[in-house]
Amino acid sequence: PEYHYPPRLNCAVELLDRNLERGRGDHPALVTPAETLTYAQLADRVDRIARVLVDRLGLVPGNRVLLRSANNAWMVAAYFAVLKAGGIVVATMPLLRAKELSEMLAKARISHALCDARLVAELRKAAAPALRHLVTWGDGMLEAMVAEADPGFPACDTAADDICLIGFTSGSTGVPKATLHFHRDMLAICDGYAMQVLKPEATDIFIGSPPLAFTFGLGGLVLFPFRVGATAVLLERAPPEDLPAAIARHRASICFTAPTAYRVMAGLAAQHDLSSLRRCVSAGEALPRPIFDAWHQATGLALMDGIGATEMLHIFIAAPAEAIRPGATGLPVPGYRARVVDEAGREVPRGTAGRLAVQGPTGCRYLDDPRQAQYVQAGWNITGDTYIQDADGYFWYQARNDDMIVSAGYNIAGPEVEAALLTHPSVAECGVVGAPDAERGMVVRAYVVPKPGYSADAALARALQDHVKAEIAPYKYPRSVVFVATLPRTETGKLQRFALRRQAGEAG
Ligand code: 3UK
Repeated sequence: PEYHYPPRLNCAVELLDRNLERGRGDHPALVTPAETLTYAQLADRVDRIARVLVDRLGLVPGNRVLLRSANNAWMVAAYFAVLKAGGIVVATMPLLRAKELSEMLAKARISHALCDARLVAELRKAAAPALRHLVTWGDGMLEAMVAEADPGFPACDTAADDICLIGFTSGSTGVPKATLHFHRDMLAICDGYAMQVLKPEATDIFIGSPPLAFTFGLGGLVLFPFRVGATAVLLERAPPEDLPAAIARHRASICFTAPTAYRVMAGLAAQHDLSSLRRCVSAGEALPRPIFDAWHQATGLALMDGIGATEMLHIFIAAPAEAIRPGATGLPVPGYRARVVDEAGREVPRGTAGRLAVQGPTGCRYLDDPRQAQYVQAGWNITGDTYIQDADGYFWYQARNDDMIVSAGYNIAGPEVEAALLTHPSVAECGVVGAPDAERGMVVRAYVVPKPGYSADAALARALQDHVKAEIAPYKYPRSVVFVATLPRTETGKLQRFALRRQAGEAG
């Protein structure tokens, strides 16, 4: 792929305005429960918001602008207005509270905020030392300013490597890290993963659940459809129970969501017409083989797994539809290199587990954070994941480095035990971690959410243990099984293993 972009470049122009030049002005860009906007209508809203930012709120290039909203057309318009004006977007998850927002406002030195009025309460409670302007929409404030603004806005002449996005990591451990991304990075993920692996067309209709503040959602629900002039359906709330009906109603063809959502959706697929789907992307955490199989059985589609990270902006290992190997994450996205290394950074032989190291057109640049030296070592991004590369070059996920359980000298990958448990008919969801043990150092403990109709008792625990012993090497079976009603998850759908580990540590 071509990652050679001109030295001056504004990604909002390339991703949005180009669609008007290409004659896509009348094609729907965004469909939301509230409104449908063509590319021309969206571009007009973007220009007017950019005028408000620059002419009325004094925004200058490089200012950081906090955005806070569910996925909707105002959020996307505000996003592109900031980019087009040369500002830096700091998009925040709708569920964040004042404390977390305060950290971000201070860390990113936010000067302006655009916020959905329904979500402004937490933002008003947050400490905002550098904040000069807070404008809300949904209550008529931004709407009135936009109506008064002149149409048309000349894009800021940004450099391809000017920063345009500060993405905060979901922070499953420690203080969230702020990752910096350039204008050209926004195009590189389109021209790499999207155009080379996903291969969308202008007629596609994208749908999915990740928030636009999560770069998985930003790419999958906005940047990728815009790169080809396609349509994105944005749902303000998209729990997996509601997604199948939305897919059927909108005749959506490309879906982006997390593995657990596909598990729920597979169970509902029979009640909906999902025949419009042609590509389903799974990312955010490991895709267990039983979920891949259930989705294939329910829809006839092979889920497209892909590993991405906020630090890398988007997916860097995945397989094109025709080259999917069930159970494997895939191959490096064209333009990226990936290898499995030991603690010293030396490549390990194929078939051996080690740390994943990647490099390519995008990469980790933390804003003022000593953890940079941990993530980037000798020019390679160390994502914190344990992988095996097979003889054919495919990458097979094992665990997060710190999710490997060492029990009586054995190395056991929690996700492998989870996949084995999920093939038992009684298991709805599960999480497997190490629990401290005097004799073995650690023992494998499974937290299991049983399906309705199964009683969470000792007999079921024993049945699950026997099942795992029959599915994978017997030493990996969970010596401890704990039944729970729900599992702790982040807003991006990731299982919070550290919370389970803490629980396992406390319970002894
Ligand atoms: C894990 C996966 C196994 C892995 C993300 C797609 O998840 C995203 O970004 P985050 O910064 O987390 C990164 C970490 O999540 N992970 C993600 N995908 C997979 N593990 N298989 C997968 N398919 O530990 C990684 O290091 O929240 C995903 C696109 C953009 C993203 N930001």
